[in-house]
Amino acid sequence: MTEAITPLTARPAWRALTEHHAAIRERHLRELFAEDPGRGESLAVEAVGLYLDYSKNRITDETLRLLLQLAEASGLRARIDAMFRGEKINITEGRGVLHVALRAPRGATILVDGENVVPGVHAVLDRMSAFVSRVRSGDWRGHTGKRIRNVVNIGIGGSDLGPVMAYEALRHFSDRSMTFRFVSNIDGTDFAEAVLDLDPAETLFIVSSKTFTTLETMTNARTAREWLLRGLRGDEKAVARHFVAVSTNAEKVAEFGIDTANMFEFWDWVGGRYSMDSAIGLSTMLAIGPDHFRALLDGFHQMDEHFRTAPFERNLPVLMGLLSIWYVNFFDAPTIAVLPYEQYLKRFPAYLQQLTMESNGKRVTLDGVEVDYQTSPIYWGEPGTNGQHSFYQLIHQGTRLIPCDFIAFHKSLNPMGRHHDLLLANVFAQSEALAFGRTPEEVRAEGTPDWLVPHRVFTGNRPSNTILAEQLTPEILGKLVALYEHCVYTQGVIWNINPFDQWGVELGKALAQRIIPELESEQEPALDHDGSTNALIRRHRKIGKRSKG
Ligand code: G6Q
Repeated sequence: MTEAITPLTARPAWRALTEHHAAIRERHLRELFAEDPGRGESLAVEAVGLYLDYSKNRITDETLRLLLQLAEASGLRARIDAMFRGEKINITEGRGVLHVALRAPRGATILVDGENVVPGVHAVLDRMSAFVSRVRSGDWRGHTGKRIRNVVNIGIGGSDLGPVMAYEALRHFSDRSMTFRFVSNIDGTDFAEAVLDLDPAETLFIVSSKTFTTLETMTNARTAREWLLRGLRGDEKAVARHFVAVSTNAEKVAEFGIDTANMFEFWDWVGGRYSMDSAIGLSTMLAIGPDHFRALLDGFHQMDEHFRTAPFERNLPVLMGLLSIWYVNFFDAPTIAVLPYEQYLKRFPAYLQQLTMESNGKRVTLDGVEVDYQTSPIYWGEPGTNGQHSFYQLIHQGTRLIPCDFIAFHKSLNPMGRHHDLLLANVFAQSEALAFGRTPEEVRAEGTPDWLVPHRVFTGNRPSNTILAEQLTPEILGKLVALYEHCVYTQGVIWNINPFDQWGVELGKALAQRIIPELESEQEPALDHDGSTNALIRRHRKIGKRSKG
């Protein structure tokens, strides 16, 4: 438990921010830039290869001073140290939170219950590397002697979103002679479509599940085994060559029929949504190879060290976390848009949705007291420039304030004529348009008739961050993911909530278990749900059974 501390909204730093907000909320970015044209450079930080321009935020030096004071008053420094020391900061599950140990260099020491976990992390990485090299070189073959050409990761949530995102993000570095697919949904269509054109003799399944009990993953894994055996004339021995597991639960892996020699382990101090750099990344390593995977881990580690050691005023995750608090809690902004101008990052917003919202979508403090302030905003987004031709309208001219994170790279992995400069011109233009808008006078001066002027005015004063890096590499991807991980932790510390549990997903799971037999039973079941749920179940029993024919 945490020591009794003053509730967040009663702290002097919070009150000072409330007053300060009232004083500056009408100030326009046009004025702020006019007063200090140098803020484009002074409100920017470069660290570990990422450049953050946060000058187009509705802040002054005083705002920053107060936000940093809030961070100090919230004990952020001590809480960061507690995480890195392996303290059981996930208090509702009694666990340490040590994704940072997954990327600690060989030789580092991080203790969990007195035991250094780093050698174990590297032992698994070494086993993964050896296995990956065998598969990629064709040494590890399928049951019939054919080379493995297809890899299907079966997992959901934290055991899917990271691998999918990383595969898409790092496709440029992947072995193009191999096919990678990801099955997560319990909807049979997901599996059916994933294997439609695959030859079982050339297909390796990775069953990725921390608990090895998740309904979706276990159902898909059983279906995969049936599909494989059907394709390989029912020879049970084939399973050992075509199935590997990633899990913390050796017993359940063995029970499922996967040899634990083919299991890659991780630990209960790795949260699902923080696990893409653990053995859950096996599909990523198969795609990009062990060296690139190590570069990814090194990127994570560099950002970890930056977060742990940099002063808060130059600390990228801390600054981004504090800015999000400024908008969510003082401007009442309900959402934050993440807009990568990089096609390979097309699944990055979806990945971040879990990282941010499953972590900080909480309504009670660490002490179990209901909060009287907002917690996680809704994170969403799409790659630019596509979003510009759809929802950006609302960001520019709608009634809501939507802070944006723009992410872009100076160099394209696929340089082609003018494409890249056009892409970058667009990202710079968007943040400029959002910040400065277009006044009625400017619109009128263009000869716009009076009645049309209001429609064409852009109020501006819409904040954004711009994150730039040289090129999207495995190392940079690690840094970007760690940036958001630690931004989420910064938010969680200030809101005094636990970012590392997810009890909110439990109720629906438990109720589904109750409904499954009610849908499957031959006899008409006695239903005692609410009137709506009873009617839905009856309707499905009637129509679903009929259409099964
Ligand atoms: C992530 C969550 C959740 C989890 C999935 C899959 O932080 O805990 O998304 O990753 O429910 O769980 P298993 O890996 O245990 O199958």
